[in-house]
Parts: sequence; C-alpha cells; structure tokens
Amino acid sequence: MATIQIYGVPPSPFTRATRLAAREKGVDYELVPTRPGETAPVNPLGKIPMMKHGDFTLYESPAIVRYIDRTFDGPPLWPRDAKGSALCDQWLSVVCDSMVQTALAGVIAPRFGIIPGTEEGIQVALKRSERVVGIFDKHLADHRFLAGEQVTAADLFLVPIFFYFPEIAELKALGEASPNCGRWARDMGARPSVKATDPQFRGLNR
Ligand SMILES: N[C@@H](CCC(=O)N[C@@H](CS)C(=O)NCC(=O)O)C(=O)O
Repeated sequence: MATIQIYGVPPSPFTRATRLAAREKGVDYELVPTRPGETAPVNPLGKIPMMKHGDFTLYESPAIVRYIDRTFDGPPLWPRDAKGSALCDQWLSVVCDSMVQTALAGVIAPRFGIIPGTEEGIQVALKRSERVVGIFDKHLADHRFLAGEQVTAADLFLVPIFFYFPEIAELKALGEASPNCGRWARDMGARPSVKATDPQFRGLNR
C-alpha cells in the first residue's frame, strides 16, 4: 500500500499540484480516482483533491502540499528563511486567487465546457488573464522560479494551469507572447514530476 492516497482525477489542476508535490518530495502515493462530489463526507464541499495518510485525512490542496512538505524528507517545497517562505506563499496565493479566477475559471473551464460561460464573459476574463500573466512574466524575467532559484510549492500550483494554455488559442498566444513564462514552462516541463503527472487527456474533471 502506498504511503499516502490522493483522491482526485488527473486533469484536476488542484489534484495535480498535490501529485506534483508528492513526486518532488519522493513520496510514494496512490491516486484514487475520485470525482467532485465523491469526497464527501470528509470534505463537506465535495471538492477534489483529498488526501489520506494513515487515518489522517485532509482537503484543500495548499494544506495538503504543506503537510506533505512538513511530513516527509526530500527537497523543501518552501524556502527555509522567513522572507523566502513568505514570498512563496505570496506567489502561491496569486496563482490560487488571480490566476485561478481569470485564466482557469474565466477561460479554461468554460471553454472546456466544465462550467457554463458566455463568450462575452470569456473575453473579459481573457483581458484580465493578460494582466495577471504579464505580472508573472515580469517577475520571471529576474527570477528562475517564482520564489527564487529553486522550485517551490508556488511553481507546482502554476504548472497545472499554465500547461493548459496551449489548449486554448487565445491563452496559447498569450503564453507565446510571454517569453519569461515560456522559459519557466520549459524548465518546469523538463522535470520528471511534471512529465509523470501530465493529464494526457483534456477537460478538467472528465
Ligand atoms: N480550494 C480547493 C479547490 C479545489 C477545487 O476547486 N477542485 C475542483 C476540481 S479541480 C472541484 O472539485 N470542483 C468541483 C466543485 O467546485 O464543486 C483546493 O485548493 O483544493
């Protein structure tokens, strides 16, 4: 039996972030195919992912990634110093807030038909995505990864969303017009954890 169980499906960006964390830490995990709604009663919101470690259960992907980081050996997913760690939290929060609200919930999910959305709403979200991606691109001009020279949890949360960009014409164009994000994506794409967790098929929760 694997050390931890992650409940979710491969295309789910939040599930992928937790799988990336397990891989980066070298933790043996089992992905238990679970769709939204099936994590209740542990998660009253019914969302994925959820994690089990022995009889300990946890939901909310940032909490899961933090738990994996603190519990297991392997490279730290947060810098050890207070400022580096806070900057990692800052970028993780920007991903889970602004990038999720604009590119993921505003463009990718409706274009994949996961949630309803009008073309007008998608165009508004695309404009907002441009601003957010521009902020990442500017930052990555001076930093190899989001919180400095090493991969951190912040990068692991951006991968699942940014790696959907090529699936949507306008986001593909936006990614291609963001050279520093492109360089970051090539660096991240070369990592075994990113290759091993590629959803292979598209459409977030399918
Ligand atoms: N804040 C949650 C978000 C999880 C989330 O939204 N998961 C999606 C799948 S990627 C989901 O379960 N959606 C179904 C729903 O919102 O009811 C986390 O970080 O784990």
